[in-house]
Amino acid sequence: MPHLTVFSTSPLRAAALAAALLTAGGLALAQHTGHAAPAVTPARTMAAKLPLTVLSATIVTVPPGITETSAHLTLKNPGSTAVVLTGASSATFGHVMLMKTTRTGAMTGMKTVPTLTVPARGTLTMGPAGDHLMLMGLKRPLKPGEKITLTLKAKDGRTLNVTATVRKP
Ligand SMILES: [Cu+2]
Repeated sequence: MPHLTVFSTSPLRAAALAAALLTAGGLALAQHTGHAAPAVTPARTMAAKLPLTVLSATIVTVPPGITETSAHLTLKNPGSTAVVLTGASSATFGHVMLMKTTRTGAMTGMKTVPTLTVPARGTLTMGPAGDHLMLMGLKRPLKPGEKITLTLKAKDGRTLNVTATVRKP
């Protein structure tokens, strides 16, 4: 019990100690990096990550036998350069297409587009009414609540893995 009392009455001291340990760890890591031989940069084996924030990402379930659905996601670009998406992929689907919903008079349709752009310091909303990701060739039934990884690809070669949650329509 005396130990518990000591900790509960000195949270500031505990926080200071934790900060000191973190700093020491950071310095040790920096020194280690400094002494390392010229390293192979991760960029040589992995595409650089797109600087986008995913605000929400969902995939709608479909009835048995239907193998097409769409992903709805909102992407925010905090950077000063527009991000031009050229495609996407997922292990759960045969292929993914970038699409736009179009309206001609009273007729609503969809068409594939080569790119979708997340404006500089702006947002791209992919939803049921406009731009969206069309997921084709579903390989297995989707369960509400499960997480599916989508990989977005940009014109400059960078990619971003997005975790989408499966939901009912
Ligand atoms: Cu579509």
